[in-house]
Amino acid sequence: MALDSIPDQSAVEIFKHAVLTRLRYAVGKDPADAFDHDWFEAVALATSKYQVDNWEETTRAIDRSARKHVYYLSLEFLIGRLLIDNLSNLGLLEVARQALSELGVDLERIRLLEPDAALGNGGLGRLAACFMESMATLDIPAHGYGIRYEHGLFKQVIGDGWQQEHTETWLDFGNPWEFERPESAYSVGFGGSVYSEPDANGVERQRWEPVERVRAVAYDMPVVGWRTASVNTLRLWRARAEETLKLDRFNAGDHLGAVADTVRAESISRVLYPADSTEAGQELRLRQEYFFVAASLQDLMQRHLGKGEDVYGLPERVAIQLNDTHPAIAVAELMRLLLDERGLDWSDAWELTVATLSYTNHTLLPEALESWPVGLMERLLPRHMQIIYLINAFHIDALRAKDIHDFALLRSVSLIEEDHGRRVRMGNLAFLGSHSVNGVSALHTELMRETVFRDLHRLYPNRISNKTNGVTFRRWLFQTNPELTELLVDTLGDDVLDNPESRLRDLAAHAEKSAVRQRFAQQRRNAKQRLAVLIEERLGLRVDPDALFDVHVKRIHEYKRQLLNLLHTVALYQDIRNDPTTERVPRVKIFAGKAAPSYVLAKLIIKLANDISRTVNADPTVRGLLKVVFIPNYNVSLAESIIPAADLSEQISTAGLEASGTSNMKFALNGALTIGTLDGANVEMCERIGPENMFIFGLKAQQVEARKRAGELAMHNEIAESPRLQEALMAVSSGVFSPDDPQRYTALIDSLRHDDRFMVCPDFDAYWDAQERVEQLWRKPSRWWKASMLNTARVGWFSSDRTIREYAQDIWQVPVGGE
Ligand code: 26Q
Repeated sequence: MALDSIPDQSAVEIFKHAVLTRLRYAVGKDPADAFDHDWFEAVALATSKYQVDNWEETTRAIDRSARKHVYYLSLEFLIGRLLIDNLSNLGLLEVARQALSELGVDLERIRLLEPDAALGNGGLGRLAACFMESMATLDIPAHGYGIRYEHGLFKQVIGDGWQQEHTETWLDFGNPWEFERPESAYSVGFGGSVYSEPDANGVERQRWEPVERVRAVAYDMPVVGWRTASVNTLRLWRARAEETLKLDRFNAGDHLGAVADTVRAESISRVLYPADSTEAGQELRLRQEYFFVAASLQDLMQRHLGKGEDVYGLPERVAIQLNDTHPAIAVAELMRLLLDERGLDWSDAWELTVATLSYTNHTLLPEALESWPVGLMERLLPRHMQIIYLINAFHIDALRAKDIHDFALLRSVSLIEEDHGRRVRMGNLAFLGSHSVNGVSALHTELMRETVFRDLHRLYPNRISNKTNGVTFRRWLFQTNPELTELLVDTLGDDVLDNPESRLRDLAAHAEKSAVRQRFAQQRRNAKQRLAVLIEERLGLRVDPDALFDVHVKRIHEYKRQLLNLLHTVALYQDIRNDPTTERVPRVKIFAGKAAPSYVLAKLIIKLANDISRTVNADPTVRGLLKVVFIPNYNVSLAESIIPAADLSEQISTAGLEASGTSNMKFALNGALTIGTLDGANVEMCERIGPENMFIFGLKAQQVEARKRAGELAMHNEIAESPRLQEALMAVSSGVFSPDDPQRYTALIDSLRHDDRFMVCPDFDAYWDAQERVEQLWRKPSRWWKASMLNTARVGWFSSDRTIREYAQDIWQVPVGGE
């Protein structure tokens, strides 16, 4: 087996013993009456023991050492399952498989019993998880900080074609990977007032007296790197009521009040917000943001000072990365700690804050830029609001001192937005409070400089840099696709596991050999067969593993243009029906993804996918040339089943709107060909993979901009000029796919005719043509599989190890393992 050589029998015996001990003493079962789930728990606990040995050592070493420490603050960590990840990084996968088989237990079966830790919405949360794994692999001392949500992202159930949201309960059987740390608990305040009083030296100081206090209790999960001894920590905070307050009220006879306070406090870590772009600022969300930031900063400050370091040395020893603006309140909180709790003066505090913090932006969508009403801030975080006003005043004063008086410019760089009621702009706060601000792909970073941060960029021209995203190959190649990994090890040698970034390139030479190409095609065929079984089990639908698997899986969003793909599906369907002699490549269109529960249009798009699926799949005139599948409840585990089985990866966002994308990289790594626009990281993928090995189409970001500026002038022409598009739009809007409610999609399609913000119509014909090129290449298997192998060979650069090395060098100034 590729990942691990033949296991050593004594290691197998030790593992067996570890499992049996845990089964008996932690799970409380005898092997004879243990259910599969009991075995899963025992195996996870046994694996955890191996991690903990190294973990304690690493933690002690970190606490003693003067090495700079990275703190990754993120409201989301989309981890997925951990058993195989942990076993394989510890080098124990084959040991465990063998040990379990000797105990009569199938590792393949029990691994499926682990629930996904779905503590994130999508790309941003999964990136945080990949980064944690890469930091551990590169021996960078790091903590991830986030919230231990009791309920992760909702479970999606499709009822009559509509998305329904069900509560997710990943903690029902407990979490075998976590360790509660009651000794690491901090108090977090909300509300109240600010008092001014002189300190011992007669200097006027501000004192915040919150009216409400919530306890943050740490839960730690070890993060093991690939074949390294060091183990980092993901520390997630759980909100608890402050015992003392509660008891006081209880004893005073206010039983209900005491309980209500508990509920209010603990609701902070109850559930992940299920939106991947901001909606009207809600108080609970702001409470979540401040809660985890305040706990994390207290914790890291305690660790820093505990080493005997002084507060002025903070930036030499600590780097704090803000994952989007969600933790941006850290700017004001760090200032508050330094000013009010440590007694520093303003300019020292500001210098330390900026030198310690850095910020990653993940979106340019105006509706997704966080801002909080000043009134809400004042009520919930009165001292922070004062500090934000002061930062703003110093900032504007400094500009005036540089003779900048342009009113429009001052307005645009202000921390306070005055137009839609007064609001605090979290993006500007994060920008000003950080020494480094980065985008997540070259195009996105360029657009940041030109749009959202245009004026701030002019004032601070060296602050913005690019760090193109990457993904961890351990999870997204080795674990997700063991059969392809085995092929790679056989053809390229063992070293490909340790150095995939460089070694994968050697696969290019093998793309010329028909035997290797055939083996490459065969492993894909097997993955498709497995996915076909999953589809039949879950949907009762048969798909042909020899058909082209055309895959569009990600959050449902207008800008990601599932609608464009659905219109292509309809046009293809009509083409097949209209011309019984047409020779088409058999295709399975696979969709999956969740819509934010309040995003009405996205939910309608899911219904449309299901309506089209029902109609097409039941139509005998289609002659098996087209099947449409919507697989419910897309999550990390489902992605792991789908990605190795994809022939074609749909990355078709409106150019300029997808910051980077990361599934695009995962698909290409596994050898899928991309059909996509020049958006996000697709641009850089194209530079490396070569346009001849991708299907690039559509308007470029600048053209999209130009059309938007020109208004809707040319809009109607596109539809008039494309009979195929016209026919598809007509079919959907007239109810061909919704005979039970013929008007269901009329408004949706009308909106394309009048206000096609995402350029579905202008890109339609180009998309159709690109899909025709897909068919042509598919008909020439030797060329298809060569292109497929070149995709795998040329995407080594999109490893999150490379991304993290860039953060380490350019932003954090921390050495990387081995350097
Ligand atoms: C904010 C406030 C209130 C409620 C929710 C939110 C919120 C939550 C999640 C806003 C945005 C997100 C997630 C954004 C996200 O996933 N962005 C993606 O980040 C990836 C990693 O950089 C990129 O590859 C994707 O292009 C980008 O869409």
